[in-house]
Amino acid sequence: MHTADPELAALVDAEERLQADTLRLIPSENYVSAAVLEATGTVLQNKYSEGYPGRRYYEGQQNIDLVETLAVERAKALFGVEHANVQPYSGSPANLAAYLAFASPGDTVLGMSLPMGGHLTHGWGVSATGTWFNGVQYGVRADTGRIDFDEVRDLALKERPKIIFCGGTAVPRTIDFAAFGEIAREAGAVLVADIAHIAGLVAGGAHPSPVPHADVVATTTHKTLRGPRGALLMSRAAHAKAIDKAVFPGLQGGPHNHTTAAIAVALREASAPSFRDYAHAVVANAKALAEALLARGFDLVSGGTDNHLVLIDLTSKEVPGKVAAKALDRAGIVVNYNTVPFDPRKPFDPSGIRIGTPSLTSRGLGTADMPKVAEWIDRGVRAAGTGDEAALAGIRKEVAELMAAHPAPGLPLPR
Ligand code: DSN
Repeated sequence: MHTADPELAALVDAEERLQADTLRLIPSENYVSAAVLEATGTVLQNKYSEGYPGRRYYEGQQNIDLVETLAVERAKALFGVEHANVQPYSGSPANLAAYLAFASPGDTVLGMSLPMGGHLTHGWGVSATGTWFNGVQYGVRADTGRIDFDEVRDLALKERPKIIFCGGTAVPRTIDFAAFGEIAREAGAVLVADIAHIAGLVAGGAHPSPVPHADVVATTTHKTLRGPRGALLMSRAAHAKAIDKAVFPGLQGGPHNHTTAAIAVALREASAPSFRDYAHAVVANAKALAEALLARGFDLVSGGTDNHLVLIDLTSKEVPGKVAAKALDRAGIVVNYNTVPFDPRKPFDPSGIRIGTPSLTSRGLGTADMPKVAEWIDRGVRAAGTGDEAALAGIRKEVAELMAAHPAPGLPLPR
Protein backbone atom coordinates (compact mmCIF):
# COMPACT_ATOMS: atom_id res chain seq x y z
CA MET A 1 0.00 0.00 0.00
CA HIS A 2 2.80 2.41 0.88
CA THR A 3 4.28 2.00 -2.61
CA ALA A 4 1.05 1.61 -4.56
CA ASP A 5 -0.80 4.49 -2.93
CA PRO A 6 1.37 6.58 -0.62
CA GLU A 7 -1.32 9.24 -0.29
CA LEU A 8 -3.83 6.78 1.15
CA ALA A 9 -1.15 4.96 3.15
CA ALA A 10 -0.23 8.21 4.88
CA LEU A 11 -3.84 8.61 6.01
CA VAL A 12 -3.95 5.07 7.38
CA ASP A 13 -0.66 5.67 9.20
CA ALA A 14 -2.05 8.87 10.68
CA GLU A 15 -5.17 7.06 11.87
CA GLU A 16 -3.02 4.33 13.40
CA ARG A 17 -1.03 6.96 15.33
CA LEU A 18 -4.24 8.66 16.44
CA GLN A 19 -5.68 5.38 17.72
CA ALA A 20 -2.40 4.59 19.48
CA ASP A 21 -1.89 7.98 21.13
CA THR A 22 -5.40 8.86 22.28
CA LEU A 23 -7.70 7.65 25.03
CA ARG A 24 -10.64 6.28 23.09
CA LEU A 25 -13.78 6.38 25.21
CA ILE A 26 -16.49 5.96 22.58
CA PRO A 27 -18.40 2.98 24.05
CA SER A 28 -19.20 1.42 20.67
CA GLU A 29 -15.55 1.31 19.56
CA ASN A 30 -12.71 -1.05 20.36
CA TYR A 31 -9.38 -2.42 19.15
CA VAL A 32 -9.41 -5.74 17.31
CA SER A 33 -6.59 -8.25 17.56
CA ALA A 34 -3.91 -8.65 14.90
CA ALA A 35 -5.59 -11.94 13.88
CA VAL A 36 -8.97 -10.25 13.31
CA LEU A 37 -7.31 -7.47 11.32
CA GLU A 38 -5.40 -10.02 9.25
CA ALA A 39 -8.58 -11.96 8.43
CA THR A 40 -10.26 -8.81 7.10
CA GLY A 41 -7.42 -8.38 4.61
CA THR A 42 -7.48 -11.87 3.10
CA VAL A 43 -8.27 -13.14 -0.40
CA LEU A 44 -11.69 -14.19 0.86
CA GLN A 45 -12.81 -10.72 -0.16
CA ASN A 46 -12.32 -11.73 -3.83
CA LYS A 47 -15.16 -14.25 -3.73
CA TYR A 48 -18.89 -14.00 -4.40
CA SER A 49 -21.06 -16.41 -2.39
CA GLU A 50 -24.74 -15.52 -2.64
CA GLY A 51 -26.71 -18.13 -0.75
CA TYR A 52 -25.76 -20.22 2.25
CA PRO A 53 -23.24 -23.09 2.77
CA GLY A 54 -24.19 -25.96 0.44
CA ARG A 55 -26.79 -23.77 -1.34
CA ARG A 56 -24.88 -21.13 -3.32
CA TYR A 57 -25.52 -19.42 -6.63
CA TYR A 58 -21.81 -19.40 -7.56
CA GLU A 59 -19.29 -22.25 -7.80
CA GLY A 60 -15.89 -22.40 -6.13
CA GLN A 61 -17.24 -22.37 -2.58
CA GLN A 62 -15.05 -25.23 -1.26
CA ASN A 63 -13.37 -22.99 1.30
CA ILE A 64 -15.97 -20.27 1.75
CA ASP A 65 -18.63 -22.77 2.85
CA LEU A 66 -16.29 -24.03 5.56
CA VAL A 67 -15.42 -20.49 6.69
CA GLU A 68 -19.08 -19.52 7.02
CA THR A 69 -19.99 -22.78 8.75
CA LEU A 70 -17.17 -22.24 11.23
CA ALA A 71 -18.44 -18.74 12.02
CA VAL A 72 -22.04 -19.98 12.37
CA GLU A 73 -21.10 -22.86 14.66
CA ARG A 74 -18.91 -20.62 16.82
CA ALA A 75 -21.72 -18.06 17.16
CA LYS A 76 -24.19 -20.77 18.14
CA ALA A 77 -21.82 -22.20 20.74
CA LEU A 78 -20.76 -18.84 22.20
CA PHE A 79 -24.26 -17.43 22.62
CA GLY A 80 -26.10 -20.74 23.12
CA VAL A 81 -28.53 -20.14 20.26
CA GLU A 82 -30.22 -22.59 17.92
CA HIS A 83 -29.62 -20.57 14.76
CA ALA A 84 -27.11 -17.95 13.64
CA ASN A 85 -26.87 -15.94 10.44
CA VAL A 86 -23.44 -14.30 10.07
CA GLN A 87 -24.11 -12.45 6.82
CA PRO A 88 -25.70 -9.09 7.80
CA TYR A 89 -23.36 -6.30 6.69
CA SER A 90 -23.82 -4.43 9.96
CA GLY A 91 -26.29 -3.69 12.74
CA SER A 92 -28.80 -1.63 10.77
CA PRO A 93 -29.21 -4.23 7.97
CA ALA A 94 -29.48 -6.95 10.63
CA ASN A 95 -32.34 -5.09 12.30
CA LEU A 96 -33.96 -4.37 8.95
CA ALA A 97 -33.89 -8.10 8.23
CA ALA A 98 -35.88 -8.65 11.43
CA TYR A 99 -38.54 -6.24 10.13
CA LEU A 100 -38.64 -8.05 6.80
CA ALA A 101 -38.97 -11.41 8.55
CA PHE A 102 -41.73 -10.50 11.00
CA ALA A 103 -43.61 -7.38 9.85
CA SER A 104 -45.01 -5.65 6.78
CA PRO A 105 -44.82 -1.95 5.90
CA GLY A 106 -47.35 -0.01 7.96
CA ASP A 107 -47.27 -2.46 10.85
CA THR A 108 -46.62 -1.18 14.33
CA VAL A 109 -43.29 -1.81 16.03
CA LEU A 110 -42.28 -0.80 19.55
CA GLY A 111 -38.76 0.34 20.42
CA MET A 112 -36.83 2.65 22.71
CA SER A 113 -36.72 6.21 21.42
CA LEU A 114 -33.37 7.45 20.17
CA PRO A 115 -33.02 10.39 22.60
CA MET A 116 -33.82 8.07 25.49
CA GLY A 117 -31.02 5.67 24.52
CA GLY A 118 -32.51 3.54 21.74
CA HIS A 119 -31.25 3.06 18.19
CA LEU A 120 -32.37 4.71 14.95
CA THR A 121 -33.51 1.35 13.58
CA HIS A 122 -35.87 0.69 16.49
CA GLY A 123 -38.58 2.73 14.76
CA TRP A 124 -37.24 6.28 15.11
CA GLY A 125 -38.92 8.76 12.73
CA VAL A 126 -36.03 9.74 10.46
CA SER A 127 -35.05 6.09 9.90
CA ALA A 128 -36.69 3.94 7.23
CA THR A 129 -37.92 1.84 10.15
CA GLY A 130 -39.96 4.78 11.46
CA THR A 131 -41.11 5.80 7.98
CA TRP A 132 -42.12 2.46 6.52
CA PHE A 133 -43.42 1.16 9.84
CA ASN A 134 -45.49 2.75 12.58
CA GLY A 135 -42.79 3.23 15.19
CA VAL A 136 -44.17 3.56 18.71
CA GLN A 137 -41.51 4.52 21.24
CA TYR A 138 -40.90 3.97 24.93
CA GLY A 139 -38.42 5.78 27.17
CA VAL A 140 -36.98 5.96 30.64
CA ARG A 141 -38.43 7.32 33.87
CA ALA A 142 -37.48 10.90 34.62
CA ASP A 143 -36.79 10.10 38.29
CA THR A 144 -34.57 7.03 37.78
CA GLY A 145 -33.26 7.27 34.22
CA ARG A 146 -34.24 3.60 33.85
CA ILE A 147 -36.66 1.94 31.45
CA ASP A 148 -40.26 2.47 32.44
CA PHE A 149 -41.70 -1.05 32.21
CA ASP A 150 -45.21 0.18 33.06
CA GLU A 151 -45.01 2.34 29.95
CA VAL A 152 -43.58 -0.51 27.84
CA ARG A 153 -46.37 -2.87 28.92
CA ASP A 154 -49.14 -0.29 28.47
CA LEU A 155 -47.89 0.61 24.99
CA ALA A 156 -47.45 -3.04 24.01
CA LEU A 157 -50.97 -4.00 25.07
CA LYS A 158 -52.56 -0.89 23.54
CA GLU A 159 -50.63 -0.83 20.25
CA ARG A 160 -50.16 -4.61 19.75
CA PRO A 161 -46.85 -4.24 17.86
CA LYS A 162 -45.61 -6.98 15.57
CA ILE A 163 -42.10 -6.53 16.95
CA ILE A 164 -40.71 -5.19 20.22
CA PHE A 165 -37.08 -4.08 20.23
CA CYS A 166 -35.05 -3.92 23.42
CA GLY A 167 -31.47 -2.74 23.73
CA GLY A 168 -29.95 0.52 22.61
CA THR A 169 -26.97 2.78 22.17
CA ALA A 170 -26.97 4.80 25.37
CA VAL A 171 -28.37 2.47 28.01
CA PRO A 172 -26.07 2.41 31.07
CA ARG A 173 -28.08 -0.17 32.99
CA THR A 174 -28.70 -3.93 32.79
CA ILE A 175 -31.46 -4.71 30.32
CA ASP A 176 -34.16 -6.82 31.92
CA PHE A 177 -34.70 -9.26 29.06
CA ALA A 178 -37.04 -11.41 31.17
CA ALA A 179 -39.38 -8.45 31.70
CA PHE A 180 -39.35 -7.66 27.98
CA GLY A 181 -39.97 -11.33 27.15
CA GLU A 182 -43.01 -11.44 29.41
CA ILE A 183 -44.47 -8.29 27.85
CA ALA A 184 -43.81 -9.52 24.31
CA ARG A 185 -45.54 -12.83 25.02
CA GLU A 186 -48.51 -11.04 26.57
CA ALA A 187 -48.79 -8.72 23.56
CA GLY A 188 -48.20 -11.47 20.99
CA ALA A 189 -45.11 -9.68 19.61
CA VAL A 190 -41.77 -10.98 18.40
CA LEU A 191 -39.05 -9.81 20.81
CA VAL A 192 -35.82 -8.69 19.15
CA ALA A 193 -32.98 -8.11 21.62
CA ASP A 194 -30.45 -5.77 20.03
CA ILE A 195 -27.32 -6.49 22.06
CA ALA A 196 -24.89 -4.65 19.76
CA HIS A 197 -23.37 -2.67 22.62
CA ILE A 198 -23.20 -5.48 25.15
CA ALA A 199 -22.57 -8.61 23.03
CA GLY A 200 -19.07 -9.00 24.45
CA LEU A 201 -20.39 -8.62 27.98
CA VAL A 202 -23.06 -11.26 27.31
CA ALA A 203 -20.49 -13.60 25.75
CA GLY A 204 -18.16 -13.05 28.71
CA GLY A 205 -20.84 -13.54 31.35
CA ALA A 206 -20.79 -9.91 32.50
CA HIS A 207 -24.39 -9.19 31.45
CA PRO A 208 -27.40 -11.57 31.53
CA SER A 209 -28.13 -13.25 28.21
CA PRO A 210 -31.30 -12.45 26.27
CA VAL A 211 -31.34 -15.92 24.71
CA PRO A 212 -33.90 -17.54 27.05
CA HIS A 213 -36.30 -14.62 26.58
CA ALA A 214 -35.95 -13.21 23.05
CA ASP A 215 -37.13 -14.70 19.75
CA VAL A 216 -34.32 -12.98 17.90
CA VAL A 217 -30.97 -11.62 19.05
CA ALA A 218 -29.28 -9.07 16.81
CA THR A 219 -25.80 -7.72 17.32
CA THR A 220 -22.96 -5.99 15.61
CA THR A 221 -19.63 -7.73 15.99
CA HIS A 222 -17.29 -4.76 16.40
CA LYS A 223 -18.15 -3.25 19.75
CA THR A 224 -17.55 -5.06 23.06
CA LEU A 225 -17.35 -8.32 21.06
CA ARG A 226 -14.08 -7.01 19.56
CA GLY A 227 -14.56 -8.35 16.05
CA PRO A 228 -14.69 -6.77 12.58
CA ARG A 229 -17.44 -4.43 11.44
CA GLY A 230 -20.26 -6.87 10.81
CA ALA A 231 -23.31 -8.38 12.48
CA LEU A 232 -25.04 -11.54 13.64
CA LEU A 233 -28.72 -12.34 13.59
CA MET A 234 -29.50 -15.22 15.93
CA SER A 235 -32.79 -16.92 16.71
CA ARG A 236 -34.68 -19.93 17.83
CA ALA A 237 -34.77 -22.73 15.25
CA ALA A 238 -38.41 -21.97 14.49
CA HIS A 239 -37.42 -18.57 13.05
CA ALA A 240 -34.32 -19.74 11.18
CA LYS A 241 -35.94 -19.91 7.76
CA ALA A 242 -37.59 -16.50 8.04
CA ILE A 243 -34.33 -14.89 9.22
CA ASP A 244 -32.20 -16.43 6.49
CA LYS A 245 -34.70 -15.54 3.77
CA ALA A 246 -34.87 -11.96 5.01
CA VAL A 247 -31.07 -11.50 4.98
CA PHE A 248 -30.61 -13.18 1.58
CA PRO A 249 -32.30 -12.75 -0.85
CA GLY A 250 -34.54 -10.33 1.04
CA LEU A 251 -32.08 -7.55 1.74
CA GLN A 252 -28.57 -8.38 0.71
CA GLY A 253 -26.51 -9.88 -2.07
CA GLY A 254 -23.18 -11.60 -1.57
CA PRO A 255 -21.88 -11.87 1.98
CA HIS A 256 -18.55 -10.24 2.79
CA ASN A 257 -16.52 -13.41 3.22
CA HIS A 258 -13.43 -11.67 4.62
CA THR A 259 -15.66 -10.20 7.31
CA THR A 260 -17.20 -13.61 7.98
CA ALA A 261 -13.71 -15.00 8.50
CA ALA A 262 -12.80 -12.20 10.88
CA ILE A 263 -16.06 -12.77 12.78
CA ALA A 264 -15.07 -16.44 13.14
CA VAL A 265 -11.70 -15.40 14.57
CA ALA A 266 -13.32 -12.93 16.99
CA LEU A 267 -15.82 -15.56 18.15
CA ARG A 268 -12.97 -17.96 18.86
CA GLU A 269 -11.21 -15.24 20.87
CA ALA A 270 -14.43 -14.47 22.75
CA SER A 271 -14.80 -18.09 23.78
CA ALA A 272 -11.39 -18.11 25.52
CA PRO A 273 -11.37 -17.82 29.34
CA SER A 274 -9.38 -14.58 29.07
CA PHE A 275 -12.32 -12.95 27.32
CA ARG A 276 -14.47 -13.52 30.39
CA ASP A 277 -11.84 -11.61 32.36
CA TYR A 278 -11.93 -8.87 29.73
CA ALA A 279 -15.73 -8.55 29.86
CA HIS A 280 -15.76 -8.31 33.66
CA ALA A 281 -12.87 -5.83 33.60
CA VAL A 282 -14.80 -3.60 31.16
CA VAL A 283 -17.67 -3.41 33.66
CA ALA A 284 -15.40 -2.94 36.69
CA ASN A 285 -13.61 -0.09 34.91
CA ALA A 286 -16.89 1.59 33.93
CA LYS A 287 -18.16 1.38 37.52
CA ALA A 288 -14.87 2.78 38.86
CA LEU A 289 -14.94 5.58 36.29
CA ALA A 290 -18.56 6.40 37.16
CA GLU A 291 -17.69 6.56 40.87
CA ALA A 292 -14.74 8.84 40.20
CA LEU A 293 -16.88 11.14 38.03
CA LEU A 294 -19.62 11.28 40.66
CA ALA A 295 -17.00 12.22 43.26
CA ARG A 296 -16.04 15.12 40.99
CA GLY A 297 -19.64 16.36 40.86
CA PHE A 298 -20.69 15.04 37.45
CA ASP A 299 -24.34 14.11 36.94
CA LEU A 300 -24.69 10.64 35.41
CA VAL A 301 -27.88 9.43 33.76
CA SER A 302 -29.40 6.79 36.08
CA GLY A 303 -26.75 7.69 38.67
CA GLY A 304 -24.10 5.28 37.39
CA THR A 305 -23.65 2.18 35.28
CA ASP A 306 -24.04 -1.60 35.28
CA ASN A 307 -22.23 -2.13 31.99
CA HIS A 308 -19.55 -0.58 29.78
CA LEU A 309 -21.17 2.82 29.29
CA VAL A 310 -21.56 6.06 31.22
CA LEU A 311 -23.82 8.88 30.05
CA ILE A 312 -22.80 12.24 31.50
CA ASP A 313 -25.31 15.10 31.71
CA LEU A 314 -23.25 18.28 31.58
CA THR A 315 -26.15 20.66 32.24
CA SER A 316 -24.95 21.52 35.75
CA LYS A 317 -21.42 22.15 34.43
CA GLU A 318 -22.85 24.72 32.01
CA VAL A 319 -20.82 23.29 29.13
CA PRO A 320 -22.79 21.89 26.15
CA GLY A 321 -21.99 18.29 25.18
CA LYS A 322 -20.64 19.23 21.78
CA VAL A 323 -18.30 21.91 23.16
CA ALA A 324 -17.02 19.42 25.76
CA ALA A 325 -16.58 16.60 23.22
CA LYS A 326 -14.62 18.78 20.83
CA ALA A 327 -12.40 20.14 23.61
CA LEU A 328 -11.75 16.64 24.96
CA ASP A 329 -10.82 15.56 21.44
CA ARG A 330 -8.18 18.29 21.41
CA ALA A 331 -7.01 16.88 24.77
CA GLY A 332 -6.55 13.41 23.24
CA ILE A 333 -9.73 12.00 24.82
CA VAL A 334 -12.19 10.78 22.21
CA VAL A 335 -15.87 10.77 23.21
CA ASN A 336 -19.12 11.57 21.46
CA TYR A 337 -21.68 14.20 22.32
CA ASN A 338 -25.04 12.62 23.08
CA THR A 339 -28.57 13.52 24.06
CA VAL A 340 -29.60 12.73 27.61
CA PRO A 341 -33.17 11.64 28.42
CA PHE A 342 -35.60 14.61 28.31
CA ASP A 343 -32.83 16.73 26.78
CA PRO A 344 -34.03 20.29 26.22
CA ARG A 345 -31.24 20.78 23.66
CA LYS A 346 -31.16 19.55 20.04
CA PRO A 347 -29.52 16.17 19.06
CA PHE A 348 -26.82 18.01 17.07
CA ASP A 349 -26.01 20.17 20.10
CA PRO A 350 -27.12 18.12 23.12
CA SER A 351 -26.48 18.28 26.86
CA GLY A 352 -24.40 15.17 27.33
CA ILE A 353 -21.38 13.14 26.40
CA ARG A 354 -21.28 9.34 26.16
CA ILE A 355 -18.22 7.45 27.30
CA GLY A 356 -17.30 3.80 27.78
CA THR A 357 -14.49 1.48 28.76
CA PRO A 358 -14.21 -1.28 26.08
CA SER A 359 -11.17 0.25 24.32
CA LEU A 360 -9.17 1.29 27.35
CA THR A 361 -9.76 -2.15 28.90
CA SER A 362 -8.42 -3.76 25.72
CA ARG A 363 -5.23 -1.75 26.34
CA GLY A 364 -4.93 -3.17 29.85
CA LEU A 365 -6.01 -0.14 31.88
CA GLY A 366 -7.57 -1.12 35.20
CA THR A 367 -9.72 0.33 37.97
CA ALA A 368 -6.70 2.06 39.53
CA ASP A 369 -6.38 4.16 36.35
CA MET A 370 -9.99 5.37 36.37
CA PRO A 371 -9.57 8.27 38.87
CA LYS A 372 -6.94 9.70 36.51
CA VAL A 373 -9.29 9.33 33.53
CA ALA A 374 -12.04 11.09 35.51
CA GLU A 375 -9.59 13.84 36.47
CA TRP A 376 -8.68 14.40 32.79
CA ILE A 377 -12.36 14.57 31.84
CA ASP A 378 -12.99 17.04 34.68
CA ARG A 379 -10.04 19.23 33.72
CA GLY A 380 -10.99 18.94 30.02
CA VAL A 381 -14.59 19.99 30.60
CA ARG A 382 -13.46 22.94 32.75
CA ALA A 383 -10.98 23.96 30.05
CA ALA A 384 -13.76 23.66 27.47
CA GLY A 385 -15.82 26.10 29.52
CA THR A 386 -13.03 28.66 29.86
CA GLY A 387 -11.44 28.11 26.43
CA ASP A 388 -8.12 27.15 28.04
CA GLU A 389 -6.28 25.56 25.12
CA ALA A 390 -3.01 25.29 27.09
CA ALA A 391 -4.76 23.10 29.67
CA LEU A 392 -6.10 20.87 26.89
CA ALA A 393 -2.63 20.55 25.38
CA GLY A 394 -1.27 19.60 28.82
CA ILE A 395 -3.85 16.84 29.21
CA ARG A 396 -3.04 15.56 25.71
CA LYS A 397 0.60 15.12 26.71
CA GLU A 398 -0.31 13.21 29.88
CA VAL A 399 -2.76 11.01 27.95
CA ALA A 400 -0.14 10.17 25.32
CA GLU A 401 2.31 9.14 28.05
CA LEU A 402 -0.16 6.71 29.64
CA MET A 403 -1.19 5.35 26.25
CA ALA A 404 2.44 4.73 25.29
CA ALA A 405 2.70 2.49 28.35
CA HIS A 406 -0.35 0.50 27.24
CA PRO A 407 0.00 -0.63 23.61
CA ALA A 408 -3.27 -1.40 21.86
CA PRO A 409 -4.07 -4.88 20.50
CA GLY A 410 -3.36 -5.11 16.80
CA LEU A 411 -0.99 -2.11 16.82
CA PRO A 412 1.45 -1.29 15.40
CA LEU A 413 0.35 -2.63 12.06
CA PRO A 414 2.86 -4.93 10.32
CA ARG A 415 4.84 -3.11 7.58
N1 DSN B 1 -23.31 4.00 16.05
C1 DSN B 1 -23.48 3.05 17.10
C2 DSN B 1 -23.10 3.62 18.42
O1 DSN B 1 -22.17 4.41 18.47
O2 DSN B 1 -23.69 3.28 19.44
C3 DSN B 1 -24.85 2.50 17.13
O3 DSN B 1 -25.18 2.05 15.88
